[in-house]
Parts: sequence; C-alpha cells; structure tokens
Amino acid sequence: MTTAETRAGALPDLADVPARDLRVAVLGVGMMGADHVARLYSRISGASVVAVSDAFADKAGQVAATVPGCRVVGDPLAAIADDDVDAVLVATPGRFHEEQVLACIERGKPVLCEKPLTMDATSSLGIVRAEEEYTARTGRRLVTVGFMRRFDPEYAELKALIDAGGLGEPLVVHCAHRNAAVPPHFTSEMMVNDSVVHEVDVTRFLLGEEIAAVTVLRPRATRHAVAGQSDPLLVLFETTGGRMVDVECFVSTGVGYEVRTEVVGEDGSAMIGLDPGLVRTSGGPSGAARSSGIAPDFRQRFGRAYDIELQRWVDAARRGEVDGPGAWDGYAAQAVCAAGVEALRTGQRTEIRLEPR
Ligand code: ISE
Repeated sequence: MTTAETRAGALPDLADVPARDLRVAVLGVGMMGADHVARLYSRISGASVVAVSDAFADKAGQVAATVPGCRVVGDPLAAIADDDVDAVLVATPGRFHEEQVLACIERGKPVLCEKPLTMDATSSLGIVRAEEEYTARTGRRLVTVGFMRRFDPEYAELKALIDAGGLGEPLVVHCAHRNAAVPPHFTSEMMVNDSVVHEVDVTRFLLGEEIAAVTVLRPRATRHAVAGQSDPLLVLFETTGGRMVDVECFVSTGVGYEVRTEVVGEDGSAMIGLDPGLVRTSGGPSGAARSSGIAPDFRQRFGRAYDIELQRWVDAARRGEVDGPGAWDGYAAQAVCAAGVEALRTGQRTEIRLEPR
C-alpha cells in the first residue's frame, strides 16, 4: 500500500500483522525509551524493535546495538513513515509529541505515547479530533497514552473492587506521591505536570468521572526543595460527581518512591501502595536504612505495570485495536494540569471545562 492510499484513509498493512511480529520504532531512547526498548526485546512477545531514533545519535546507536536487526533512523518522522515500521512508541521530550503523534495518525500507525500527550490542552484536543476523523474513515483507533498505573496489578485490583461495589459509593480518595529526589530544574509547575498528572489519571480511572475543579496549597517547604520550588504541594480535586481527592505530592523526600492511594467509600476503604517489607517510619536519622522495602524509583515500583502496558499495547495493535488510556484521557489530563498550574499560581480554586466528547 502506498503512502497516498494510507493518507486517503485505506487501512495500512496491519492486516497481515498477526502472522508476524509487530515492527516497532521507538522514538527517544533516554531513560524511559531505552527501558522500553529493553522491555520489548526481552519480555514482550509479538513485537520487534526495528528502529530507534534520538536527538543524540550516539545514544541511539548504543541502544540499537543491544537489539539484533535494529536500525538507527535519524529523523523521527522518517521512522514513522518507514514502510517497515508498523507501530510507534513515542518517548521523546513532550514538546515533540504533537507532531509525532499526528504523523502516526496520518500514516495510520498505532502509537503508544508516553505522557504528556502534548504540552497543552488545545493541542491534545487537536489529536483527539484528528484520531476521531481517522476513526470515522476506518473504524479504528490508534492512540494509546502511557498512563502505566492503570496496568499496575494493585490499581487494577482497586478498580475492580470499586466497580464490584466492594466499598459502596466511593466518596474520598487520599493519595501520596513521593519521589526521593528530582533534578535541579524540576519546578513546582513540573510537580503538577509530570507527577500529579498520574493522580489526575488515577482519579478519572478509579472513579470513572471527570475532574471539575482543582485547588493547590503550598505547605511549608522542605529544606531539601530545589531552589524556588514549593515542595510538598497539597492538591485537591473535585469530580463532576462531587467526590474529592487529595494528593500530597512531595518530590524531595530523600527516602524513596512512595505512591499510595486509599479509596474511602460508604461501606469501607481500601489502600494500595504499601510496599512489602515497609517499615512505616520513613526518614529521620536511621529511617532510610529501615525503609529498605521502598522502591527507589518509578521504574522499579511500576516495572510490572510497564510490562503489562506494553504487552497489551502490542497485542491490541496487532488486532488493530486500542486497549488502554486513549487520546481523550491524554486531553483531559492536560486540561486538569493546566488548571492545576493556574491554581498553583493564583492560589485559587480553578474550574476545568472540557470540550464536548
Ligand atoms: C516522572 O516523570 C514520572 O512519570 C513518575 O511516575 C513520577 O513519579 C515522577 O514524579 C515524574 O517526575
């Protein structure tokens, strides 16, 4: 099939994909992208990484050398257009996502895009609309957004418990999201956009409704906060159904990676994220030593979630489907984060108005 035919809306060559491996290009092989290349090569069935692309050619070469038959393609758009590429994993910096995801839609190629979908709600909505237009022509969707927590067995179990009515009506959710440390350029806005964004998605996933308003409070900052940063932040979401979610986001604890979520319902409560072997007292002079059960960072804590996410993405792409958070989830998350950044700046409760779905 020619590119012109693909542009005209005919189905791309995925029809024969179930018979062979899905040929994947990974764009961006920094920390997350390189992790995904290793994962696709060693733990995921039904896929081969055939191309990698990165602004740092040396890095791309090093990663390509770890996978037999993998090529370096300098231009990410050329990798997307390549006839020998069936599907694309986007792990480049967020500012490149819009162009790359739109190019995947234009070529009719399934794409797994790491969060954020794009850098703002308007451009994320543009992706929603571009995919809608593709779906209207072909009956197929293409875009998956990498909110990996949905694939974590603990979050999946919590979701199943809520959906089965095991807690009665959920009323309140308490979240803690703590990182041991962040790089010096990590601002308070990034705490909202890069970290709290996961609780935005978790809220929408667990409660099955949109977030209508957000408030951000700045408690006294830790002396370990990077210059100019308000760390920790307390964030409050109000959902369209009147439920409330509080998030403590604390990114310089010096201890480890702690992500906890407790759902309080009319008939009970349930908590996840209590790592095995956890000693509850973290921090303090001997605390770090006593809290050896805490994962050092998200790649360990959510390693299983990333594996499941990628396997399901590959399986779904081979069937010509999407199985996971999609473009709308990416858009809704961007809209809430934009309101969160505004709430951080003004100190005011800020409402979110999503476009019609
Ligand atoms: C990072 O970008 C992530 O996505 C992690 O899951 C999150 O815990 C961390 O705070 C972010 O910086």
